[in-house]
Amino acid sequence: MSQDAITSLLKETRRFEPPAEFSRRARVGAQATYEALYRESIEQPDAFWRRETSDLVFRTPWTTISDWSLPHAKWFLGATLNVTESCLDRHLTTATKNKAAIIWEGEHGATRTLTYAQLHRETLLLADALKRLGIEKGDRVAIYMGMVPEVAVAMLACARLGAVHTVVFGGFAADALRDRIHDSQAKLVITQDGAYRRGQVVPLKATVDKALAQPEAKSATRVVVYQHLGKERCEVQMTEGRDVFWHDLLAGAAPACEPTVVDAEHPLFILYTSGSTGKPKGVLHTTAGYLVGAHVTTKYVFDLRDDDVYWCTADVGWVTGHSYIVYGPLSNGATCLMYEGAPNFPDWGRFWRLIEKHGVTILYTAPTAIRAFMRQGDEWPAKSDLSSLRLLGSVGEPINPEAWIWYHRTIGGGRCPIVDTWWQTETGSIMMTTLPGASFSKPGSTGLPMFGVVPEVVTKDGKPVAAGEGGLLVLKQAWPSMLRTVWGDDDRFRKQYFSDVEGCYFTGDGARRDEDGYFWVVGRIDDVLNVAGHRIGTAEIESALVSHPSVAEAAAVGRPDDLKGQALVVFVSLRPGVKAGPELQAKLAEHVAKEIGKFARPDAIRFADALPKTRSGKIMRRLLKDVAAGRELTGDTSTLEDLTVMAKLRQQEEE
Ligand code: 6R9
Repeated sequence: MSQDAITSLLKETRRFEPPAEFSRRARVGAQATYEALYRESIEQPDAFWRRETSDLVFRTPWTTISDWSLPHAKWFLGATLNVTESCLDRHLTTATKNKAAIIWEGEHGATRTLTYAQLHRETLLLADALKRLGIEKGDRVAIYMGMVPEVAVAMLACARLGAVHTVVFGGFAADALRDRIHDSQAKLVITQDGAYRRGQVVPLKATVDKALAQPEAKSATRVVVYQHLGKERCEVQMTEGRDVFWHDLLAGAAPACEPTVVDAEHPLFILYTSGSTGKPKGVLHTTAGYLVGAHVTTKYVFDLRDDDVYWCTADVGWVTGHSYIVYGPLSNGATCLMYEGAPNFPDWGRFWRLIEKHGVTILYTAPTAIRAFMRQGDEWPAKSDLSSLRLLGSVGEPINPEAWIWYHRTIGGGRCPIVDTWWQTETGSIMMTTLPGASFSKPGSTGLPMFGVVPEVVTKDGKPVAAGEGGLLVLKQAWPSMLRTVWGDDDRFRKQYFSDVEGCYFTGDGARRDEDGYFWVVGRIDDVLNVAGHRIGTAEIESALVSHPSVAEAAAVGRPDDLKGQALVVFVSLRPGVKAGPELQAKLAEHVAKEIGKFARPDAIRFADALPKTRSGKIMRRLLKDVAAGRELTGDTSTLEDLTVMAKLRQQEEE
């Protein structure tokens, strides 16, 4: 967020009460009801979670609600289940059977609808087929797809077998995919020929081929290819004995695949996310706790009703897509819109036409998208009828009050509450928000804790700070959908989340809590950037850069950006004899895009003779941040080893 935006956030005092009409019909229609439920969730968790999960399918009920032997949490001990029974089978005995589960629209305008009965059938077919390919309980399966209903089918089919899916966002490059396959030791990859993005074909299968050509990815011996675009639009190379088309595979399968019943703590999926070191972390979520978290939050935060058409615009490759496109909505029997392409294709009216056409009632999107739309002007949304909307949501980064107000007025017509939901890949489900019919909202504040969540703002030594003061955001108690470990690296799990503040989970975010108990999240305070809602580790960018033969050293920092929240600026020092210049800048940007993915392409690359360092040799990113933002140097420079380095960087800027 830009400095201006942060300042406006700190000064924000406006309040928006839930509209009376909304509250009257809401699941939780008063602040006192929220408070009573919240209190119960903390004081009598067993009673609370038993009631709130009574619509989920457990084969055997739990005997012990939870066990937190720091840092490892276990929930719903003794329970057995298969999540697909809650997401699919249970709906087949009710009217939901023939209700649309997924309404899909392709970038080119094609549409498809899958009812719950059809989604169930497709999932069972694929599960049966995967079983025949040798996929068993506990095996890892990588999913590298775009936004098509089959990505949900693939996830659910894995879950049906007790296999652990790891979805890799389709924007990641071959090397990033290879690393994730290697780390998870995935046996099989499910992909599609290609996907549309801004009118272009993204060749997903070709990227899988590149990843699997490298020895590090040798665990993956089979590839299933869903043909989405077809031969004319996207030719694929099939490797004999390794690759098989989805439709050929399903031709020999039966739509009858008994669910593999697993323990509550059986792994459900691994999702990689950026941390403060170079290697992405495989965040592990387990079965019962994750399902419960996604289910209960979806129901309450989006105040789901049977006739809602719910649209979460995230990609399934991120956690928001996992929890709020797949597991949360499906376990609630909701109708979800899924859109394949870019928000501005073929023009900036696309989102608003989608809402009108499909009668979307709930929209859940990201501040970066809201700001981009806001910049294009009110004439785009004005062309569509948005009166079907009744609730708006925001996720991924702090929303600046200006964007909040625009969203509220221009998109929500002043009548829709906004839920600003704070959570993380690690938390699995929404941790803080206001409930839309119960609590007033304040633009820029993420509101109050969700059920079972105990957040606090503390100093480095774990002492609570006074209301209004900034500090570290921690969660003091385990919650059901908490990550259980970092896949294959429990040490990293302990260090990353439990070593900064004793006895609690440290989120990596800075925040404050105001007099009303409302939380205001300011952003990451570790070496993680949030660029257009994408979480990017500075160390990942740096290691990609130094892998280029021209680069000696690199430092990546964020610069406040009105549109993206943060822009990615990198400083590089070159190897002796290498010539700096625009050509090399372009090459290095391309290199990062190739190593990680296009979304990680730096916004600016600056050359430096040397990077500012402490006497112990640590790069002083704090100073580089100031340089990147064009600010006067703030804070202490006394530990800087060579002051002339900074003088040179500043001078370069003035040139
Ligand atoms: C769900 C998701 C997590 C980080 C988190 C924080 C930022 C997410 C936010 C928010 C302020 C919100 N964040 N939601 N900051 N207000 N409503 O985004 O997961 O990709 O793991 O990112 O995103 O900094 O720590 P993930």
